[in-house]
Amino acid sequence: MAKLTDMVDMEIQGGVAVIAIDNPPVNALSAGVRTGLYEGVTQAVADDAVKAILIYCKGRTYIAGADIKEFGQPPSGTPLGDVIKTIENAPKPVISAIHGTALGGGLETALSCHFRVAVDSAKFGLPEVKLGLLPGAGGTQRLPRVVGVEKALKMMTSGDPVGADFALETGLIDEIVDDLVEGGLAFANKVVSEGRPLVKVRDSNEKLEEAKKDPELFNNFRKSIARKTRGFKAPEAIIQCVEDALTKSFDDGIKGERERFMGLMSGEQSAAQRYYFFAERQANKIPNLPKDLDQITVNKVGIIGAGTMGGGIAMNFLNAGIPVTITEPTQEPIDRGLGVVRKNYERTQKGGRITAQDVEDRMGRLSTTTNIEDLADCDMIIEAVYENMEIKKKVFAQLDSFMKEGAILASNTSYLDINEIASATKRPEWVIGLHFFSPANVMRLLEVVRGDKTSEKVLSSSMAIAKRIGKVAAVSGVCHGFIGNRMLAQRGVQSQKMVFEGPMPWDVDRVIFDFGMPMGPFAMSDLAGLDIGWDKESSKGETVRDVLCEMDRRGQKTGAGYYNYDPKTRQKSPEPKVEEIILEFSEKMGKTRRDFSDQEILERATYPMINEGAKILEEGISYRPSDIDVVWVNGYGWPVYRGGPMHYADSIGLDKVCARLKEFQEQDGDDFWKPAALIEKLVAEGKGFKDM
Ligand code: 3H9
Repeated sequence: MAKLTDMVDMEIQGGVAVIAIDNPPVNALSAGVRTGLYEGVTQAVADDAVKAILIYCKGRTYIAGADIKEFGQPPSGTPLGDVIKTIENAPKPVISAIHGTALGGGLETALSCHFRVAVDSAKFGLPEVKLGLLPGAGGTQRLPRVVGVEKALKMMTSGDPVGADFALETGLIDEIVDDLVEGGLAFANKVVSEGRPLVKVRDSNEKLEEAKKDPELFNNFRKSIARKTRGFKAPEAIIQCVEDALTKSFDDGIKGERERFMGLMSGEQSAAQRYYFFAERQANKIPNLPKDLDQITVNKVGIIGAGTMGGGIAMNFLNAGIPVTITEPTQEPIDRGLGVVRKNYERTQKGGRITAQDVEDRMGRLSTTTNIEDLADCDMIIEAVYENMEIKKKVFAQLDSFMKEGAILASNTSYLDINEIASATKRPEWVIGLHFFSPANVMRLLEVVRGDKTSEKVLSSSMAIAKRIGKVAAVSGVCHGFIGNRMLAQRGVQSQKMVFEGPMPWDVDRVIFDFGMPMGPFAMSDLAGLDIGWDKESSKGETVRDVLCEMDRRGQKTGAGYYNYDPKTRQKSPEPKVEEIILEFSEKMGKTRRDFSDQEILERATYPMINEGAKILEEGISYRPSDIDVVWVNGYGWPVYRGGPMHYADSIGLDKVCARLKEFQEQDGDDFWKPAALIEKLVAEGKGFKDM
């Protein structure tokens, strides 16, 4: 066996040069892999004894893409373009044998091979769009030539991988094999013995010609993804590259792809999305955990409460194959909750994402009881009852009396004090907060709230279970509203204040929406319901919210709140009466109204969040700034192309944010704006959050 680099070696087996890549954890295309591949193929081509070349990866996956850690570093090793050309132009058959995930530059490498085989669990994708990039090693030109234009557009603009069956059907692979290396070798020998012509994807134009027959293809495609890709630059760049594939030569198409790739790579969006990629992975890591800490195995989950939250939470576990028992004191809410869960599954089935059998399997894992003590042998309990401290404490005291030892006792509270909840038990070290976001079966974020006494074992097991059920978890300490809702509250305070000084709710909402959030604070209040925490009996019309609720404008559910909602389309439109009410309040408060620029609205809404984020870090509520960003991107729809509020602050320049906070402080005469000590400190040191 010849070692080509420390990541690649080659062995000749019966006339086939077998090139093996070994670059854990995901066989990324680091310099050593590229150089090794180039050397291996070059040597194999020059060796008369070699009839075919087989490329495969050791470990858990085929090449999962370019090495993202190398981006922005000075170039080293053989450029990927040279590797790809050398493979494609090899005069002997080159075959990739694929397992795990062939992603990004990995799939592009495979597409430069003349043939591809894969095991049936393999997945294939070009996920560069998720990093704010486009496939930059020929993917935009080769994939449409193989799977067809529309399918390629879908794969590249969503970034989602496809399975082996789809790959076989579309010609992305030539054969499914049982054993990676044996199957790959057998295929290579077959190609040689049959004298099969070498397939160069670059020369296959039939599927491009087919697409040319539909002149509306690109326009229709743009329309179909417009809502999902609003604000992102990479999807449009991908579409333009594919348009090039239809109208230009292959080489010119590659040139255009390169230019657009470099443009995106040096832009702010990709920088934010690459930052975010690592942020999400880091968020799952708890600092300073003992290495030998054993985990609690969760094989059975109990959920208290069959409401929207309880049912949604249950679905996460059922989907991951973990049995759940839901309890309520009476049968009626259980039946209602179960009906909702089933309906949700059936809707997913109608959408084609799961089968009827999947629905039954998942429902089959769900059991119910009206006797809470039936949950005694569960490994984890999640309490999802009404958001009230006294009720929660009662539930936890009761749990403490019958739950088996070693079970995780979790509360789904969205802002209450976990320490106080834990104090109702004699085992506070087993108590933790698991704040699921609504709808709990859809939203990816899980805020894991560590109480002062929560044990490391319970915390790390909760992070592991979060990963198992497909959630993105971030740890928060105990404070009112934890990371997300605590910061949201600050935005709320300023949004409410602003409307008495100049802009109307729809102005604020438009600016926040254009910034990339799914909706602004007033639309969000309408969605949540303006009457949360409002009481008809005691309401005295002291706030705009009171007045709106008194008028039965309680938000979307009543067809009106800050906005009017069309009963059919649910489209919102501003209501002149609301404007009148706000103007009256302004006057009563003695405010002089003035024009606000969009920039000022944006700063007034987002800078308090950044300031609060800094306080959250200062107090040790969050381990790292990037965890806060993970919360905001996954829990509140902060546009990932802006990285999250803390990354956003760094991208503006923390010194500029700090100076602006001080300006607002002076202008308002309000200590609300006083920059957090951490911000002052970082600025004084010439640093940003990224340097923490
Ligand atoms: C590209 O290819 C550009 C080309 O078109 C053009 C070039 C010219 N690089 O996610 P996990 C690390 S762009 C470096 O927890 P999983 C990751 O940080 C690239 N490191 O595992 C983590 O490290 P740590 C296109 C990477 O099993 C560890 O591996 N490709 C890379 O849940 C495990 O990761 C992609 O965008 C990388 N490319 O999921 C694929 N990938 O342990 C990105 C991972 O220190 N990767 N790491 O925290 C993924 O989607 C998932 O990692 C994968 C495995 C599905 C592969």
